[in-house]
Amino acid sequence: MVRFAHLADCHLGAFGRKPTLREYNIKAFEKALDICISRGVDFIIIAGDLFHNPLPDMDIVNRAVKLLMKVKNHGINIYSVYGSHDYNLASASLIDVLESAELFKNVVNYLESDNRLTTVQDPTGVSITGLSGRKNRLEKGYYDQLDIDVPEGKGIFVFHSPIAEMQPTDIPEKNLLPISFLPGGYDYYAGGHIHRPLTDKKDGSHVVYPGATFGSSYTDLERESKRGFYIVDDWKPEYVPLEVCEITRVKINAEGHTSSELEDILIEKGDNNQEGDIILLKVHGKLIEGSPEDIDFSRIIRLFERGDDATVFFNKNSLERVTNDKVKINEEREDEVEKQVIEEYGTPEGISNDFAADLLRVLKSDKKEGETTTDYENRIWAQSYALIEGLKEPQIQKTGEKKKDRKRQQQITLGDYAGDVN
Ligand SMILES: [Mn+2]
Repeated sequence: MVRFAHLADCHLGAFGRKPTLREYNIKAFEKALDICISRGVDFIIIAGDLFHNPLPDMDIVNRAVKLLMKVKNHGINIYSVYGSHDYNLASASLIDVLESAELFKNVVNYLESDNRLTTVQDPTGVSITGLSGRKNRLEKGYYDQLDIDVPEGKGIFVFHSPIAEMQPTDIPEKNLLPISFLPGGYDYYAGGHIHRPLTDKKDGSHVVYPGATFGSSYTDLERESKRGFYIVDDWKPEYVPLEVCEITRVKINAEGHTSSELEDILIEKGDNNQEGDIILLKVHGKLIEGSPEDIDFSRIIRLFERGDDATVFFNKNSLERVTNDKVKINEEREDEVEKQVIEEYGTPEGISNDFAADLLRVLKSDKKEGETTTDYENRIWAQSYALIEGLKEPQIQKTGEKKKDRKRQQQITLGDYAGDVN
Protein backbone atom coordinates (compact mmCIF):
# COMPACT_ATOMS: atom_id res chain seq x y z
CA MET A 1 0.00 0.00 0.00
CA VAL A 2 1.50 3.29 -1.10
CA ARG A 3 1.27 6.42 1.01
CA PHE A 4 2.46 9.74 -0.36
CA ALA A 5 2.08 13.46 0.32
CA HIS A 6 0.96 15.99 -2.27
CA LEU A 7 1.94 19.62 -1.71
CA ALA A 8 1.92 22.62 -4.03
CA ASP A 9 2.26 26.39 -4.00
CA CYS A 10 4.56 26.71 -1.01
CA HIS A 11 5.89 30.03 -2.38
CA LEU A 12 8.88 30.05 -0.03
CA GLY A 13 10.24 33.59 0.19
CA ALA A 14 6.87 35.24 -0.45
CA PHE A 15 5.98 38.33 1.61
CA GLY A 16 9.55 39.59 1.21
CA ARG A 17 8.54 42.95 2.69
CA LYS A 18 6.77 41.49 5.72
CA PRO A 19 9.34 39.35 7.58
CA THR A 20 6.83 37.89 10.07
CA LEU A 21 4.63 36.62 7.24
CA ARG A 22 7.61 35.27 5.35
CA GLU A 23 8.43 33.34 8.52
CA TYR A 24 4.88 31.92 8.91
CA ASN A 25 5.07 30.82 5.30
CA ILE A 26 8.27 28.80 5.73
CA LYS A 27 7.03 27.50 9.11
CA ALA A 28 3.98 26.06 7.37
CA PHE A 29 6.26 24.27 4.92
CA GLU A 30 8.39 22.95 7.79
CA LYS A 31 5.30 21.72 9.58
CA ALA A 32 4.07 19.95 6.43
CA LEU A 33 7.39 18.12 6.04
CA ASP A 34 7.42 17.14 9.72
CA ILE A 35 3.93 15.67 9.35
CA CYS A 36 5.10 13.77 6.24
CA ILE A 37 7.98 12.28 8.23
CA SER A 38 5.83 11.37 11.24
CA ARG A 39 3.11 9.84 9.05
CA GLY A 40 5.77 7.76 7.31
CA VAL A 41 4.99 8.71 3.72
CA ASP A 42 6.88 6.82 0.99
CA PHE A 43 7.49 9.95 -1.06
CA ILE A 44 6.41 13.58 -1.47
CA ILE A 45 5.15 15.38 -4.57
CA ILE A 46 5.49 19.15 -4.83
CA ALA A 47 3.36 20.27 -7.77
CA GLY A 48 5.13 23.55 -8.51
CA ASP A 49 5.73 26.99 -6.99
CA LEU A 50 7.99 25.66 -4.26
CA PHE A 51 9.68 29.07 -4.28
CA HIS A 52 8.06 32.44 -4.88
CA ASN A 53 10.85 33.52 -7.25
CA PRO A 54 13.27 31.64 -9.51
CA LEU A 55 16.17 33.15 -7.52
CA PRO A 56 15.02 33.61 -3.92
CA ASP A 57 16.97 35.15 -1.01
CA MET A 58 19.88 33.02 0.15
CA ASP A 59 18.49 33.04 3.66
CA ILE A 60 15.32 31.30 2.43
CA VAL A 61 17.35 28.94 0.25
CA ASN A 62 19.47 27.96 3.23
CA ARG A 63 16.39 27.21 5.35
CA ALA A 64 14.72 25.27 2.55
CA VAL A 65 17.84 23.17 1.86
CA LYS A 66 18.06 22.17 5.54
CA LEU A 67 14.40 21.09 5.52
CA LEU A 68 14.71 19.15 2.25
CA MET A 69 17.89 17.51 3.60
CA LYS A 70 16.01 16.37 6.70
CA VAL A 71 13.38 14.69 4.52
CA LYS A 72 16.04 13.06 2.36
CA ASN A 73 17.80 11.75 5.47
CA HIS A 74 14.56 9.95 6.36
CA GLY A 75 14.78 8.14 3.03
CA ILE A 76 11.80 10.03 1.56
CA ASN A 77 12.14 11.12 -2.08
CA ILE A 78 10.65 14.39 -3.30
CA TYR A 79 9.34 14.75 -6.86
CA SER A 80 8.54 18.10 -8.38
CA VAL A 81 7.62 20.08 -11.47
CA TYR A 82 8.17 23.80 -12.08
CA GLY A 83 5.44 26.23 -11.19
CA SER A 84 4.79 29.45 -13.01
CA HIS A 85 6.79 31.19 -10.27
CA ASP A 86 9.93 29.09 -10.24
CA TYR A 87 10.43 28.86 -13.98
CA ASN A 88 13.29 30.94 -15.34
CA LEU A 89 13.51 31.10 -19.10
CA ALA A 90 16.79 33.01 -19.22
CA SER A 91 18.87 30.84 -16.96
CA ALA A 92 18.82 28.01 -14.43
CA SER A 93 16.34 28.30 -11.55
CA LEU A 94 17.15 27.45 -7.98
CA ILE A 95 15.05 24.32 -8.58
CA ASP A 96 17.73 23.14 -11.05
CA VAL A 97 20.45 23.70 -8.48
CA LEU A 98 18.56 21.72 -5.85
CA GLU A 99 17.96 18.95 -8.32
CA SER A 100 21.68 18.81 -9.15
CA ALA A 101 22.28 18.45 -5.40
CA GLU A 102 19.81 15.51 -5.51
CA LEU A 103 17.51 17.09 -2.93
CA PHE A 104 14.62 16.29 -5.20
CA LYS A 105 13.83 15.04 -8.66
CA ASN A 106 12.21 17.12 -11.38
CA VAL A 107 9.86 14.60 -13.02
CA VAL A 108 9.47 16.50 -16.26
CA ASN A 109 11.31 14.48 -18.90
CA TYR A 110 9.97 16.12 -21.97
CA LEU A 111 11.65 15.69 -25.32
CA GLU A 112 10.63 18.70 -27.35
CA SER A 113 11.82 17.07 -30.59
CA ASP A 114 9.09 14.40 -30.54
CA ASN A 115 6.75 15.73 -27.78
CA ARG A 116 7.51 12.66 -25.77
CA LEU A 117 7.12 12.55 -22.01
CA THR A 118 8.91 9.78 -20.12
CA THR A 119 8.42 8.71 -16.52
CA VAL A 120 10.48 8.43 -13.35
CA GLN A 121 10.00 5.41 -11.12
CA ASP A 122 9.94 5.63 -7.35
CA PRO A 123 11.35 2.65 -5.38
CA THR A 124 7.73 1.78 -4.42
CA GLY A 125 7.15 0.99 -8.10
CA VAL A 126 4.91 4.01 -8.71
CA SER A 127 5.67 5.86 -11.96
CA ILE A 128 5.62 9.64 -11.84
CA THR A 129 5.65 12.10 -14.69
CA GLY A 130 4.31 15.56 -15.36
CA LEU A 131 4.51 18.91 -17.04
CA SER A 132 5.59 22.24 -15.60
CA GLY A 133 3.46 25.34 -15.45
CA ARG A 134 4.64 28.37 -17.38
CA LYS A 135 3.74 32.03 -17.20
CA ASN A 136 0.76 32.91 -19.44
CA ARG A 137 -0.13 29.23 -19.80
CA LEU A 138 2.63 28.58 -22.34
CA GLU A 139 2.46 24.91 -21.36
CA LYS A 140 -0.86 24.59 -23.19
CA GLY A 141 0.95 23.88 -26.46
CA TYR A 142 2.68 20.86 -24.91
CA TYR A 143 -0.57 19.26 -23.79
CA ASP A 144 -1.99 19.72 -27.28
CA GLN A 145 0.36 17.24 -28.89
CA LEU A 146 1.59 15.08 -26.08
CA ASP A 147 2.88 11.59 -26.75
CA ILE A 148 3.11 9.78 -23.48
CA ASP A 149 4.23 6.40 -22.19
CA VAL A 150 1.33 5.54 -19.90
CA PRO A 151 2.78 3.41 -17.10
CA GLU A 152 1.84 -0.27 -16.83
CA GLY A 153 1.65 -0.22 -13.02
CA LYS A 154 0.41 2.61 -10.82
CA GLY A 155 1.11 6.12 -12.07
CA ILE A 156 0.88 9.75 -11.02
CA PHE A 157 0.66 12.74 -13.36
CA VAL A 158 1.90 16.04 -11.87
CA PHE A 159 0.79 19.36 -13.38
CA HIS A 160 0.79 23.06 -12.57
CA SER A 161 -2.08 24.57 -14.57
CA PRO A 162 -5.66 25.69 -13.88
CA ILE A 163 -8.26 23.12 -14.97
CA ALA A 164 -11.35 24.82 -16.38
CA GLU A 165 -13.85 22.46 -14.75
CA MET A 166 -12.30 23.05 -11.31
CA GLN A 167 -11.38 26.75 -11.40
CA PRO A 168 -13.41 28.60 -8.72
CA THR A 169 -15.39 31.51 -10.16
CA ASP A 170 -14.16 33.95 -7.49
CA ILE A 171 -10.51 33.46 -8.49
CA PRO A 172 -9.77 35.32 -11.72
CA GLU A 173 -7.75 33.26 -14.18
CA LYS A 174 -7.16 33.32 -17.89
CA ASN A 175 -6.32 30.49 -20.31
CA LEU A 176 -7.82 27.53 -18.49
CA LEU A 177 -7.10 23.99 -19.62
CA PRO A 178 -10.01 21.58 -20.03
CA ILE A 179 -9.72 18.46 -17.89
CA SER A 180 -9.67 16.43 -21.11
CA PHE A 181 -6.16 17.82 -21.75
CA LEU A 182 -4.76 15.74 -18.91
CA PRO A 183 -3.45 12.47 -20.36
CA GLY A 184 -5.60 9.44 -19.47
CA GLY A 185 -4.54 6.28 -17.68
CA TYR A 186 -3.12 7.65 -14.42
CA ASP A 187 -4.20 6.72 -10.90
CA TYR A 188 -3.76 10.20 -9.42
CA TYR A 189 -3.43 13.70 -10.88
CA ALA A 190 -1.38 15.95 -8.60
CA GLY A 191 -2.16 19.55 -9.40
CA GLY A 192 -0.75 22.90 -8.43
CA HIS A 193 -1.44 26.57 -9.20
CA ILE A 194 -4.92 27.14 -7.75
CA HIS A 195 -4.42 28.29 -4.16
CA ARG A 196 -7.44 26.44 -2.80
CA PRO A 197 -7.90 22.74 -1.98
CA LEU A 198 -10.12 21.18 -4.68
CA THR A 199 -10.84 17.65 -5.83
CA ASP A 200 -12.46 16.22 -8.91
CA LYS A 201 -12.25 12.99 -10.91
CA LYS A 202 -11.05 11.96 -14.35
CA ASP A 203 -11.95 8.44 -15.49
CA GLY A 204 -12.40 7.41 -11.86
CA SER A 205 -9.01 8.79 -10.67
CA HIS A 206 -8.67 11.72 -8.30
CA VAL A 207 -7.61 15.10 -9.70
CA VAL A 208 -6.46 17.17 -6.74
CA TYR A 209 -5.27 20.69 -5.94
CA PRO A 210 -3.94 20.86 -2.37
CA GLY A 211 -4.08 24.68 -2.35
CA ALA A 212 -1.29 26.73 -0.83
CA THR A 213 0.58 25.63 2.30
CA PHE A 214 0.26 29.22 3.53
CA GLY A 215 -0.43 31.62 0.65
CA SER A 216 1.65 34.20 -1.12
CA SER A 217 -0.34 37.44 -1.11
CA TYR A 218 -2.79 39.58 0.81
CA THR A 219 -5.56 38.23 -1.42
CA ASP A 220 -4.66 34.64 -0.50
CA LEU A 221 -4.88 35.48 3.19
CA GLU A 222 -8.18 37.27 2.80
CA ARG A 223 -9.89 34.98 0.31
CA GLU A 224 -8.69 31.53 1.35
CA SER A 225 -9.73 29.99 4.64
CA LYS A 226 -7.85 26.71 4.12
CA ARG A 227 -4.09 26.15 4.17
CA GLY A 228 -2.60 22.69 3.96
CA PHE A 229 -1.82 19.68 1.77
CA TYR A 230 -2.97 16.12 1.07
CA ILE A 231 -1.74 12.76 2.26
CA VAL A 232 -2.81 10.07 -0.18
CA ASP A 233 -3.18 6.68 1.40
CA ASP A 234 -3.97 3.76 -0.91
CA TRP A 235 -4.93 6.34 -3.59
CA LYS A 236 -7.47 8.07 -1.33
CA PRO A 237 -6.66 11.75 -0.63
CA GLU A 238 -7.03 13.10 2.91
CA TYR A 239 -6.69 16.84 3.55
CA VAL A 240 -4.19 17.87 6.23
CA PRO A 241 -4.70 21.46 7.44
CA LEU A 242 -1.66 23.51 8.46
CA GLU A 243 -2.07 26.12 11.17
CA VAL A 244 0.92 28.23 12.06
CA CYS A 245 -0.80 31.45 13.12
CA GLU A 246 -4.16 33.00 13.81
CA ILE A 247 -5.63 35.17 11.07
CA THR A 248 -8.23 37.65 12.33
CA ARG A 249 -10.50 39.69 10.09
CA VAL A 250 -11.70 43.07 11.32
CA LYS A 251 -14.25 44.72 9.05
CA ILE A 252 -15.54 48.20 9.86
CA ASN A 253 -18.43 49.85 8.09
CA ALA A 254 -18.08 53.63 7.89
CA GLU A 255 -21.64 54.10 6.63
CA GLY A 256 -23.45 56.88 8.45
CA HIS A 257 -20.35 58.12 10.31
CA THR A 258 -18.27 61.24 10.07
CA SER A 259 -14.51 60.89 9.65
CA SER A 260 -13.92 61.78 13.29
CA GLU A 261 -16.50 59.24 14.51
CA LEU A 262 -14.86 56.61 12.32
CA GLU A 263 -11.47 57.48 13.79
CA ASP A 264 -12.88 57.02 17.33
CA ILE A 265 -14.39 53.64 16.39
CA LEU A 266 -11.10 52.47 14.92
CA ILE A 267 -9.08 53.66 17.93
CA GLU A 268 -11.42 51.87 20.32
CA LYS A 269 -11.29 48.64 18.29
CA GLY A 270 -7.52 48.86 18.04
CA ASP A 271 -7.17 49.55 21.76
CA ASN A 272 -9.31 46.58 22.76
CA ASN A 273 -8.26 44.02 20.19
CA GLN A 274 -6.07 41.31 21.65
CA GLU A 275 -6.53 38.69 18.95
CA GLY A 276 -4.69 37.61 15.84
CA ASP A 277 -1.14 37.13 14.65
CA ILE A 278 -2.22 38.53 11.32
CA ILE A 279 -4.99 41.12 11.26
CA LEU A 280 -6.79 41.87 8.02
CA LEU A 281 -8.26 45.27 8.78
CA LYS A 282 -10.77 46.48 6.24
CA VAL A 283 -12.66 49.76 6.34
CA HIS A 284 -15.47 50.30 3.82
CA GLY A 285 -18.57 52.37 3.20
CA LYS A 286 -19.36 56.01 2.69
CA LEU A 287 -18.62 58.78 5.18
CA ILE A 288 -21.36 61.36 5.78
CA GLU A 289 -18.89 64.09 6.60
CA GLY A 290 -15.16 64.61 6.28
CA SER A 291 -12.60 62.68 4.34
CA PRO A 292 -10.38 59.61 4.89
CA GLU A 293 -7.40 61.99 4.90
CA ASP A 294 -8.63 63.42 8.25
CA ILE A 295 -7.96 60.09 9.96
CA ASP A 296 -4.60 59.13 11.48
CA PHE A 297 -4.54 55.61 10.07
CA SER A 298 -0.90 54.96 10.95
CA ARG A 299 -1.73 55.44 14.63
CA ILE A 300 -4.62 52.99 14.29
CA ILE A 301 -2.43 50.41 12.60
CA ARG A 302 0.10 50.75 15.44
CA LEU A 303 -2.67 50.06 17.96
CA PHE A 304 -3.69 46.87 16.15
CA GLU A 305 -0.04 45.81 15.97
CA ARG A 306 0.15 45.72 19.81
CA GLY A 307 3.83 46.50 19.81
CA ASP A 308 5.21 43.81 17.53
CA ASP A 309 2.61 41.17 18.36
CA ALA A 310 0.58 41.29 15.15
CA THR A 311 1.10 42.01 11.48
CA VAL A 312 -1.61 44.26 10.08
CA PHE A 313 -2.84 44.43 6.50
CA PHE A 314 -4.87 47.58 6.17
CA ASN A 315 -7.31 48.00 3.31
CA LYS A 316 -9.35 51.17 2.92
CA ASN A 317 -9.81 50.91 -0.83
CA SER A 318 -13.58 50.79 -0.49
CA LEU A 319 -13.85 53.66 2.00
CA GLU A 320 -15.59 56.53 0.24
CA ARG A 321 -15.41 60.23 0.97
CA VAL A 322 -18.40 62.54 1.04
CA THR A 323 -19.34 63.34 -2.51
CA ASN A 324 -20.37 66.78 -3.53
CA ASP A 325 -23.49 66.33 -5.61
CA LYS A 326 -23.55 69.96 -6.55
CA VAL A 327 -21.00 69.71 -9.32
CA LYS A 328 -22.98 70.17 -12.50
CA ILE A 329 -21.31 68.71 -15.52
CA ASN A 330 -21.96 70.33 -18.87
CA GLU A 331 -19.13 68.71 -20.74
CA GLU A 332 -19.08 65.43 -22.56
CA ARG A 333 -15.38 64.91 -23.18
CA GLU A 334 -13.74 63.00 -20.34
CA ASP A 335 -10.79 65.38 -19.91
CA GLU A 336 -13.14 68.38 -19.87
CA VAL A 337 -15.29 66.72 -17.21
CA GLU A 338 -12.22 66.10 -15.08
CA LYS A 339 -11.03 69.65 -15.56
CA GLN A 340 -14.39 70.97 -14.40
CA VAL A 341 -14.48 68.71 -11.33
CA ILE A 342 -10.96 69.79 -10.36
CA GLU A 343 -11.95 73.45 -10.72
CA GLU A 344 -15.07 72.92 -8.65
CA TYR A 345 -13.33 71.08 -5.80
CA GLY A 346 -10.15 73.14 -5.88
CA THR A 347 -6.63 71.88 -5.22
CA PRO A 348 -4.30 72.10 -2.19
CA GLU A 349 -2.17 75.21 -1.85
CA GLY A 350 0.73 75.34 -4.29
CA ILE A 351 -0.85 72.76 -6.63
CA SER A 352 -2.28 74.11 -9.85
CA ASN A 353 -5.35 72.74 -11.57
CA ASP A 354 -3.23 71.85 -14.58
CA PHE A 355 -0.86 69.87 -12.38
CA ALA A 356 -3.78 67.95 -10.82
CA ALA A 357 -5.19 67.18 -14.27
CA ASP A 358 -1.78 66.04 -15.57
CA LEU A 359 -1.17 63.82 -12.56
CA LEU A 360 -4.63 62.30 -12.86
CA ARG A 361 -3.96 61.54 -16.51
CA VAL A 362 -0.71 59.73 -15.61
CA LEU A 363 -2.18 57.79 -12.69
CA LYS A 364 -5.16 56.47 -14.61
CA SER A 365 -3.22 55.31 -17.64
CA ASP A 366 -3.75 51.63 -18.37
CA LYS A 367 -1.20 48.90 -18.58
CA LYS A 368 -0.05 48.57 -22.17
CA GLU A 369 -0.32 45.38 -24.15
CA GLY A 370 2.66 43.17 -23.36
CA GLU A 371 3.88 45.42 -20.54
CA THR A 372 4.86 43.58 -17.34
CA THR A 373 3.42 44.72 -14.00
CA THR A 374 6.89 45.87 -12.93
CA ASP A 375 7.44 47.87 -16.12
CA TYR A 376 3.96 49.36 -15.77
CA GLU A 377 4.56 50.41 -12.16
CA ASN A 378 7.96 51.83 -13.06
CA ARG A 379 6.48 53.82 -15.92
CA ILE A 380 3.73 55.31 -13.74
CA TRP A 381 6.29 56.20 -11.05
CA ALA A 382 8.70 57.76 -13.55
CA GLN A 383 5.98 59.86 -15.16
CA SER A 384 4.50 60.91 -11.81
CA TYR A 385 7.89 61.92 -10.44
CA ALA A 386 8.74 63.83 -13.58
CA LEU A 387 5.59 65.87 -12.93
CA ILE A 388 6.34 66.31 -9.23
CA GLU A 389 9.93 67.38 -10.00
CA GLY A 390 8.45 69.96 -12.33
CA LEU A 391 6.45 71.51 -9.49
CA LYS A 392 9.57 73.18 -8.06
CA GLU A 393 8.05 73.12 -4.61
CA PRO A 394 10.86 73.72 -2.11
CA GLN A 395 9.84 70.93 0.29
CA ILE A 396 9.66 68.42 -2.52
CA GLN A 397 12.77 69.63 -4.29
CA LYS A 398 15.28 69.40 -1.51
CA THR A 399 14.43 65.86 -0.72
CA GLY A 400 16.40 63.25 -2.54
CA GLU A 401 16.20 61.33 0.72
CA LYS A 402 12.56 61.98 1.52
CA LYS A 403 11.51 61.15 -1.99
CA LYS A 404 13.25 57.82 -1.86
CA ASP A 405 11.59 57.08 1.44
CA ARG A 406 8.20 58.03 0.14
CA LYS A 407 8.71 55.89 -2.92
CA ARG A 408 9.71 52.99 -0.73
CA GLN A 409 6.59 53.39 1.39
CA GLN A 410 4.38 53.57 -1.65
CA GLN A 411 5.98 50.47 -3.05
CA ILE A 412 5.31 48.62 0.16
CA THR A 413 1.66 49.47 -0.11
CA LEU A 414 1.58 48.53 -3.75
CA GLY A 415 3.50 45.35 -3.07
CA ASP A 416 0.93 44.22 -0.58
CA TYR A 417 -1.86 44.38 -3.08
CA ALA A 418 -0.05 43.95 -6.39
CA GLY A 419 1.08 40.68 -7.81
CA ASP A 420 -1.87 38.67 -6.62
CA VAL A 421 -1.11 35.96 -9.08
CA ASN A 422 -1.05 32.29 -8.25
MN1 LIG B 1 1.17 29.42 -6.90
